Amino acid sequence: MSLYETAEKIRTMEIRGAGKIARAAVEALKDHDHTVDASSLERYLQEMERAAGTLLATRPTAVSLPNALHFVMNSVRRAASLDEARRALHSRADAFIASSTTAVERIGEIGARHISDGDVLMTHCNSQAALACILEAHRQGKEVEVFATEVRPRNQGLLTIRALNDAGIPTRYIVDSAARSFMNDIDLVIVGSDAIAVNGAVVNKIGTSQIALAAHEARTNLVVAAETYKFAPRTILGELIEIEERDPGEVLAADIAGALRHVTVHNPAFDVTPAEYVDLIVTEQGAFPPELAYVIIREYLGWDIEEFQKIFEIDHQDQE
Ligand code: RI2
Repeated sequence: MSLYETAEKIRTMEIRGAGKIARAAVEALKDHDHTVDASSLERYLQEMERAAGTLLATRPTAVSLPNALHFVMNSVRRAASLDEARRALHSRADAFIASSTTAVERIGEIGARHISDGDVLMTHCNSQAALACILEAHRQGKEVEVFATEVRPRNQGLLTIRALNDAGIPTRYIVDSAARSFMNDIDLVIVGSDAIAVNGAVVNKIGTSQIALAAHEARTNLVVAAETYKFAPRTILGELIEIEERDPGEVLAADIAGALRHVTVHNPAFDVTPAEYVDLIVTEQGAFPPELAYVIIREYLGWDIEEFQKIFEIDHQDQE
């Protein structure tokens, strides 16, 4: 599959889920190496930058995508020769894919500690990281039951209930708007994340913040399962995370919408849950309260304010 095909699959959500998007993008970048003009280091870098840009432009919200591309491209850019650049591309891409896969397993182990025998859980959307926690708790012999939401408009809840069903976990499938009605039956809400800001606010599938609000009201804990590369370094200097607005046709068929002259359809794919509604963020490095988001960005993602400022300045120069 070409890089452009991968980019299209990410855009159309055939490849979806923040972690999977990052791994697929890095894999595509690595494979792209064989197709680019490698007559000089400059030419090679130019083409790889363009390719990374194409992947970056597919979906704006999941920060795993820019973080993964940055992790790979940063060492490619620093290479002193063409050979070095190509070696850096391959070794960084392989390292990212391996470590992000291990991270999900580790999150499963750590997250499972926060799930007790007999717990009734609720999850929203289809998150590999959140599912890893539930599946690991089940594997350890804890009896859990899961309420899984439908997740309009793309119905990713179907993927979740299939995975839970395959594992033999008793599951109840509910429409998104039923979440509050069942909240008093829930012991723990567990969701994934597409991006986490430096203030601990969690960006996840649209509807997560309503569930978090209902959980908060019912005094039900909410755990977010997220790899450290879901934390958004650019929020350190106040940059906002862009919320993807998808095609209105995903919500209402164009022929119906077209006949309703006074109706506008909105289709934001994500929303923001403030840190005060998040009890714990489980990463592969351990479980942290959302207030420690900056520490995670600095210590585990390796970004500090100075590095960020350097990159920010370079970006701005590029735009001039
Ligand atoms: P993992 C998904 O976004 C969902 O919002 C999910 O919670 C999040 O990515 C994280 O998924 P989308 O691609 O990385 O379905 O934990 O829009 O698998």
